[in-house]
Amino acid sequence: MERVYIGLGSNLDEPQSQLRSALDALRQLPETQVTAVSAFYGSESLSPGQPRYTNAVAALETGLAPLALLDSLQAIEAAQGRERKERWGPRTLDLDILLYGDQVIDVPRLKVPHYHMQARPFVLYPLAELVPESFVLADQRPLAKLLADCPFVGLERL
Ligand code: J1D
Repeated sequence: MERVYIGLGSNLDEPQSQLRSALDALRQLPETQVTAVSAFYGSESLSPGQPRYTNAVAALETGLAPLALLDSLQAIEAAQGRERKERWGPRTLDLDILLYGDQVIDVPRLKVPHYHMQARPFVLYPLAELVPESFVLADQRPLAKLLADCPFVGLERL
C-alpha cells in the first residue's frame, strides 16, 4: 500500500457537491482507503474570466499502481461530466495525483510530484493540513519552503 495525495478541483455545477461526490467515488475504488480530507478552499481561477474554484486535498492508502490510479481518476472525472475541451478551461471535476509515496514519476501521462503544485496555494495549503510540518516531497523539496514561496493569498477556507 502507498500513501497518495490527490488534489481535487471544480468550478462548475455546484463545486462543493462535485468534490463530495468525487470523495465518495474515491472511497469506492478497489484496494483504496481515503484516510483524511482537508478543508475545502475557495479561490479565483488562475485563468481569468472563469467562475471561482473550490479545491481540496485527500490522503489515500492504495494498492493501485500509479497509472491504474490515474485511469481510475480519469474515469471518475468522466462520470462527473468533465469535458476536456480546453486544457485550462472551466471544469466540473479535476483530480490530480500530487504525490505517490516517495516515488518520482516522469512518463508522458504522469508527472509526480505534480508539476504545477509548487505555484498553487489551493494545493499547498490543503496538503499542509494533512502532513507533518517537516514534510519533504519525493523530489526532496521541503513543503515549508514551497509554502514560504507561495503566500496564502486569495484563499478562502470554506
Ligand atoms: C492531464 O495531465 C492528464 O491527461 C494527465 O495525463 C496529465 N498528468 C500529468 N501528471 C499528472 C498528475 N500528476 N495527475 C493527473 N494528471 C496528470 C491533466 S490536465 C493538466 N490541467 C493541466 C490543470 C487543470 N487545472 C486548471 O487548469 N484556479 C484555481 N483557483 N483552482 C484550480 O483548481 N485549475 C486550473 C486553472 C484554470 C489553471 N486555474 C485554477 C485551477 O492543471 O491536462 O488537466
